[in-house]
Amino acid sequence: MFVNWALQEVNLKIVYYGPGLSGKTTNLEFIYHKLDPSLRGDLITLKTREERTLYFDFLQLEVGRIKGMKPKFNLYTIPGQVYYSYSRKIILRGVDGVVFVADSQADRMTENLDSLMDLEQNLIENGHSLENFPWVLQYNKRDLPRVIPINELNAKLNFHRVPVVEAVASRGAGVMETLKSAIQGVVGRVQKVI
Ligand SMILES: Nc1nc2c(ncn2[C@@H]2O[C@H](COP(=O)(O)OP(=O)(O)OP(=O)(O)O)[C@@H](O)[C@H]2O)c(=O)[nH]1
Ligand SMILES: [Mg+2]
Repeated sequence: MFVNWALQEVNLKIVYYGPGLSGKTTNLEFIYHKLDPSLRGDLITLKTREERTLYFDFLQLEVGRIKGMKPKFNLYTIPGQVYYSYSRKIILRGVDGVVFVADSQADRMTENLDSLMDLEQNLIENGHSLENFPWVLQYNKRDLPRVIPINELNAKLNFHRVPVVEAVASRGAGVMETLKSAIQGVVGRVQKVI
């Protein structure tokens, strides 16, 4: 969080985390196209030649005021592929809330769990932890065959009982709901500290 008292602005950072190909960039792209241009900044995406995210995607949006301050949400996604570990650490610095985009497919469970453990480790390095931090879970790719049932996903991933949204990000289903839920969590916490 960064408060600019002169401009009465509070900058808040939400990071979309999760394994490679779970749909993080797809979420940001949908949000970008959905939002009124007056409320958002540009979507910046750095991609490799293979069209996978190399570094991050970034999008800024404004919502209603918090205690008279104008909140600006900076949305980032991390590169999920295992070897971009350093990028993930950098992007998580100063994070105020997380959306964990899990891939619902049965054969992606190990990757989901590894990514969640990686997130926990990086949060701890930033003085936070999953237990005491605003984060939400998105179970994405619900349209595909052989998806894990929701109660099983909850049993494996939702050990802190955080808000859950089912999604088909490629069609936009559940995307804005997920963002709203994350914003609510972050705003709830910010109201206590400013
Ligand atoms: N069937 C289906 N495909 C999806 C869904 N969401 C995303 N995809 C597809 O999954 C692929 C990967 O999506 P991305 O958004 O690039 O994944 P990512 O999480 O940003 O991946 P990294 O940047 O590598 O970490 C793309 O081909 C998307 O179109 C979904 O809900 N259902
Ligand atoms: Mg991506």
